[in-house]
Amino acid sequence: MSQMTISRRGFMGAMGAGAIGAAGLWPRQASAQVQSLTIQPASYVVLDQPTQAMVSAYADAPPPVIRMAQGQPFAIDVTNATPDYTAMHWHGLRVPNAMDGVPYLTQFPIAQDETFRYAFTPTDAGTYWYHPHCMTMDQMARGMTGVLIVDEADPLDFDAEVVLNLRDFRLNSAGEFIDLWTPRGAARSGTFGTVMTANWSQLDRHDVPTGGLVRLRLAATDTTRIYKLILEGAAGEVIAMDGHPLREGVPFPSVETPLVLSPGQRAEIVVKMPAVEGALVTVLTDAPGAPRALAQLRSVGAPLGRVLAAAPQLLPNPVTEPDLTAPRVEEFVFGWTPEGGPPVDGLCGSLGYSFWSINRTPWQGDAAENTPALATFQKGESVVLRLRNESPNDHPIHLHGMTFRPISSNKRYLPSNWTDTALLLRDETIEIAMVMDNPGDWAFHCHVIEHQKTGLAGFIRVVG
Ligand SMILES: [Cu+2]
Repeated sequence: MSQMTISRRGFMGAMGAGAIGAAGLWPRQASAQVQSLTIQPASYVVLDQPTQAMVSAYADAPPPVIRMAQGQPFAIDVTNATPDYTAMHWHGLRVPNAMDGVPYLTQFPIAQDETFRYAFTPTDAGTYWYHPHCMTMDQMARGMTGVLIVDEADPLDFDAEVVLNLRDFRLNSAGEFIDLWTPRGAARSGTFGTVMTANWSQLDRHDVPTGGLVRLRLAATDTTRIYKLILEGAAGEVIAMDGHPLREGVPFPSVETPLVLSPGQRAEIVVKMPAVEGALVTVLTDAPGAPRALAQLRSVGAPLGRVLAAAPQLLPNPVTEPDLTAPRVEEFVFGWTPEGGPPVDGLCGSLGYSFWSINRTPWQGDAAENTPALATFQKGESVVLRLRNESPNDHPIHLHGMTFRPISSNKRYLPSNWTDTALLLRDETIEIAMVMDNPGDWAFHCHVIEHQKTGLAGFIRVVG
């Protein structure tokens, strides 16, 4: 194992001490009630008997849904009760760079028994999620992925809310973890789980009001799987993708038009429950053979008789429109790496291979020092990023800290909805447009974790 290339003292000095240790140097703010999250070993019955060696925020339950309110200060103490390092990332939230949870880019990894306080004020309402950005393959595959909800400043009048955290586990028939990934998978489309779950359940059941309007929030937090979702038994409408209300409509998830959710993506659907008590609505995803049911909503109680047309309307989040009259254009090429050497093995874990690259350069590992930014932008600059996939595999490309929308593809029509994670199909080139409005070093990587950890990662810099 090579030495860590940056010392804590040097790092803290360079970063201006955004982090705190267990002693808690951060000033107490009366306006933000501090929540807490302790990353720890866990066990849970996913199959027939408890699976050991899981990672969660509880010893015996999945990570919680974390809630915060749009425009209100939020603070959470993340404590590491595992023997490995960790760091927490708030996927899709536009936070100050120092709160983004990316080791070496924005903070030093959190050691065992240490606490790091993340504090920020969410600008955007919607469905987001959180996961470690250190020991990512291990901690995420073992369970540490949770849904994060930013409630609208003005509450909306739905009759119920159902949150589904969709992910797999790689277990044998005795419920024990098998290899979390394989080199063969990492070099291709990823290593798939053996057990599909929603909220760590093989079929997650919810009772909701008969005839009511249900706000269904779906998050694809798996390390590998691209879901093709189908909703059976009810009418409804997709109202948001990746946190943001839609600019352009997306078809209701059906056999003919499944809703594609790649790792990192979220969707919100208003579901109009049938007016018959006991009626079932099923969320399915495509699977070998036949679609596989993941979750079920059941109508209970006297019919509410709500109508879909009267569903509450989401307000757009305050995302700045890029000026596309003469934008700067930057190209990023995602593909194989010409150099197959192993990445640097730092505190945040290496898979030991480089298979992938951005602009022909494989990411050298989480502890890499002196790795240059892929591109540097001025704060406030309107840009078009051309994302070119030279590989025969699909890659959900995630940019931290900012919001963008696709404006073209060489393969298909892409609705131009705000997002933080764009699925790049094999041999596809898409263009995305955005304003570089958040200063800092922002991770830019594939969200198939095996691809990320074997080179398909980098960062962009926004200065000013
Ligand atoms: Cu990928």
